[in-house]
Amino acid sequence: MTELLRPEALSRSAGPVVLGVLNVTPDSFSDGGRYTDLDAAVRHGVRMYREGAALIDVGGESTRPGADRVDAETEAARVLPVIRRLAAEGVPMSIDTCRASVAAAALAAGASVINDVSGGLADPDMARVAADAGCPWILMHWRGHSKRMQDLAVYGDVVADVKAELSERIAAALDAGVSPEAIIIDPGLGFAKRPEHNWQLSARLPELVELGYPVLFGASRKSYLGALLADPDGTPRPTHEREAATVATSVLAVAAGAWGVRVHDVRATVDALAVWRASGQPRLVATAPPTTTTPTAHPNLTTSTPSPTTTTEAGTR
Ligand code: PMM
Repeated sequence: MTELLRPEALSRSAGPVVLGVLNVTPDSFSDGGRYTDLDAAVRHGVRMYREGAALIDVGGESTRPGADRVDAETEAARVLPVIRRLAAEGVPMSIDTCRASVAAAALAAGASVINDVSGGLADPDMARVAADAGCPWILMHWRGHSKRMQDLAVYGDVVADVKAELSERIAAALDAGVSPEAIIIDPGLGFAKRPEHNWQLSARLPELVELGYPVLFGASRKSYLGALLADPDGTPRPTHEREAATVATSVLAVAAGAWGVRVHDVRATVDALAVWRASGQPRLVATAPPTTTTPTAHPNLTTSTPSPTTTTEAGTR
C-alpha cells in the first residue's frame, strides 16, 4: 500500500478528497456502457486521476434503483483487468463492491480502499476482509439491494435514522477489528431515499459529521438533481446535464464538513473546490477529530484547506 493510502493518511487528511467514478458496467444510470471496453476504462481512469481525483472508484455492479444483480464472477471479471492496468499506471483506486470476495480480489489486484455501498450489511465476510487488509473502508448507509430499495425509503426523521443506522454499522466494523482510523461514512444519497430525504441529508450534513468520522458525499448526477431541474412538463434533466447542480451540491457538502465527494466530472469539481479553498470560507464544522497525523503531501490531498471551525448549529445552511 502506498504512503498516501495508509488508512490514517487518507481518512484523516484535511481534504476535500475527490473520488472519480469509473463504472465498468453496461447499465449504471449515468455512465453505464461507456467504459466496458478495457482501454476506454483505463484511459478514463487515468484522465480523472490527472484531473485531480485522489482515488478512482471502480465498480462492476450497477446499483441504480431496480437493477438486477450480477454474479460475483461477472463482477470480478469486469473490474479486475481495469484495476490491474490502473495500478500499473500508478493510479490509486477504491473498489466499489458489496461482495467480500470481489473486494479481496480487487485489493490483491491493486485497489487500496473498499467502498461498500451496503456498509457491511450485504456480505458478512466484508468486515473480516477490511480488518485483515487494514485498508480504509467506506461504509455507506443502505437498507437493501436495488430491486427493493425504494420501498424501504420510509423514515421518521431521515437524518436521525441514517445517523443511528450508520452508528450501528460503525460499531459492527469496530467489533470486527476494523481500526477507527480506517472508517469513512457516507449517507448514501439515492439509496432508499426519496428526493426530500436527499435534501434533508444535504442540509443537515453536519449532524453526520458530528459522528466523528470522515464523511463522503455522493450526489453526482443523481435523480433528485434531475427532478430539481426538470422541464416545465416534468421531464427530468438528463444525467449528463446535471453537472452544474452536482458541482453546487458537492461544494455545499464540503463547506458543511464533508471530507470528500464522489463525482463523475472530476475536473469541474476540482476547479470548484479550488475556488472554495481560495475563498477562505470556513467549514461549518470540523471535518474530523483532532489528529496528530500529518497529511501526506499530494496534490489531491491539499493542506491549504481553511482551518476547520466549530461554529455549527446543525441544519442552518
Ligand atoms: N453511489 C453510487 C455508487 N456507489 N458509493 C458511495 N460511497 N456513495 C454513493 O453515493 C454511491 C456509491 C451510485 O452512483 P453511480 O451509479 O453513478 O456509480
